[in-house]
Amino acid sequence: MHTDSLQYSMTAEQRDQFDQEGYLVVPDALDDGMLARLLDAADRVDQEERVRGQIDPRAMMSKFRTIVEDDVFLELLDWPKTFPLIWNLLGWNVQHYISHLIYYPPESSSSADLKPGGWHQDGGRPVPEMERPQPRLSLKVAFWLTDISQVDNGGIRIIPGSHKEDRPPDLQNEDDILQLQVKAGTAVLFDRRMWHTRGINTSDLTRKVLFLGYSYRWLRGLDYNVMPDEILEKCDPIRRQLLGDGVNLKGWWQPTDADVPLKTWLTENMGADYVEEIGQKQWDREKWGQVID
Ligand SMILES: O=C(O)CCC(=O)C(=O)O
Repeated sequence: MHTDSLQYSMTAEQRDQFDQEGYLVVPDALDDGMLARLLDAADRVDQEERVRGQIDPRAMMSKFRTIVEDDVFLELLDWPKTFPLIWNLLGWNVQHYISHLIYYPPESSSSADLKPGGWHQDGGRPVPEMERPQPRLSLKVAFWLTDISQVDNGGIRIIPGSHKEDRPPDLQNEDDILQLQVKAGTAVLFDRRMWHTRGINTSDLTRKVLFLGYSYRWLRGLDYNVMPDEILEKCDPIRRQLLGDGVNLKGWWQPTDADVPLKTWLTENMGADYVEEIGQKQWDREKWGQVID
């Protein structure tokens, strides 16, 4: 992994923002070159999916397990401007658990059947089955491939702070809802517990976004179980860790250093104290209820 990452370690302000509000905006996370390469690959995946699934050009295209579709997606796994935020929030025992590409063509604003997404927290069965308060467990990074800076672009809608609530928020209260408005190339991290939904795209442009999810290694992947060898062979040890590789079964629960090369890399580059600290961060609830000015 490139040491460029080290200059983007999480700041105290970023941590507070994520802890208190449940999301974090990273402007200019993707440079123009990377954005163009991602768009090329994503447009190809969209075309192939539409042919394969006979999806109408005006309908939404939703593709899971996108990570295996092009090598450029693998580069996002340890992307210097976003991956340090992941290890700061979840520690070194992390993996990638989902890659979800969504292409959302324009809807007619006059249409009676506009299709908003449903409000939800991420996580499937764990959401109803887990005791409260729910733990963080995972988070997603939304890489915005097109501009959602106007409301009619249909950016993701969130309820900031709702990741701390045990009960569903009052979804009728429009004042609590924030529709994100950001430029293409922005990354937005969000806690899986935060209530969110898709906005409605009534602009002239297809809305394009790729979500990469990260979780602890003791969870299963959501859209893969075992990565194909030909994908793992292209990856360095840290990307292999993120793609679910490991030494043996026991290492999912009790990792040795060979299961988690990210830990060794961080120890070499940041020191043992740092590694110890980020490995325990999820226990740090000191500031949980505090309101940030
Ligand atoms: O496309 C969006 O804005 C929302 C996607 C979503 O709900 C999710 O990734 O869980």
